Amino acid sequence: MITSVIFDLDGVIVFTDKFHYIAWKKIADELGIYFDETLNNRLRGVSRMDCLEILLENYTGRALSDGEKIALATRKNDYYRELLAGMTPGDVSDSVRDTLSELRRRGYLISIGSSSKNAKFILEKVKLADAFDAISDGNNIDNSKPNPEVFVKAANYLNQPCNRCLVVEDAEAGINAGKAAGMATVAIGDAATSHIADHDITQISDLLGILL
Ligand code: B16
Ligand code: MG
Repeated sequence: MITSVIFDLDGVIVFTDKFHYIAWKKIADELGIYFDETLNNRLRGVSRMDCLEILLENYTGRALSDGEKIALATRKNDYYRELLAGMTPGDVSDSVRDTLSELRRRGYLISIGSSSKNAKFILEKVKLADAFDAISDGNNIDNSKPNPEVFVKAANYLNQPCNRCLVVEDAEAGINAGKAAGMATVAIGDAATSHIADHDITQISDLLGILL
């Protein structure tokens, strides 16, 4: 029996991948690295430092020190946060808000399970911080998706066993993380095209037909 639903943030609740793209593209241009939207798809659900390593696969300059890599990732995050600062409650669809409310009305516990260290900032900007019973994000984990840590922590925060949790994800890395945690999985968006989850959905309200 499922008691809890753990939502990925970017690509499920909000759509900030365009902001990630703009910020990483600026860094890529500064370094003279080729970067396009297809490469950006590989960054879904992946931690900031792992994203940088993917970006640097096309870098042909001299080897960068750890300090230089951290400086690049920090600069990317500054660009990204400048874009996040303009977010408003209008950036969350009625369908997302209504689905979260209805799940709570049906008695489900709900949590965020995001790789992002900016998750709480984003939730505050769109006025959803109080819509969740727990938030597990990039600040409370050592290992990024596909490692299950972020979802296992979410289950712990909700005080629920993993096999009673269902993960909703847009990234293959996230679906694999949910499976590794022993949780049921629902794919939406990009991840739904791989058919690796227990259920594929096209819109978030489809969850209400799965979780009765
Ligand atoms: P930050 P999610 C992920 O969010 C994004 O999909 C991924 O592109 C990003 O690199 C990662 O968060 C880390 O984000 O730089 O803000 O810490 O999909 O797991 O909610
Ligand atoms: Mg995501």
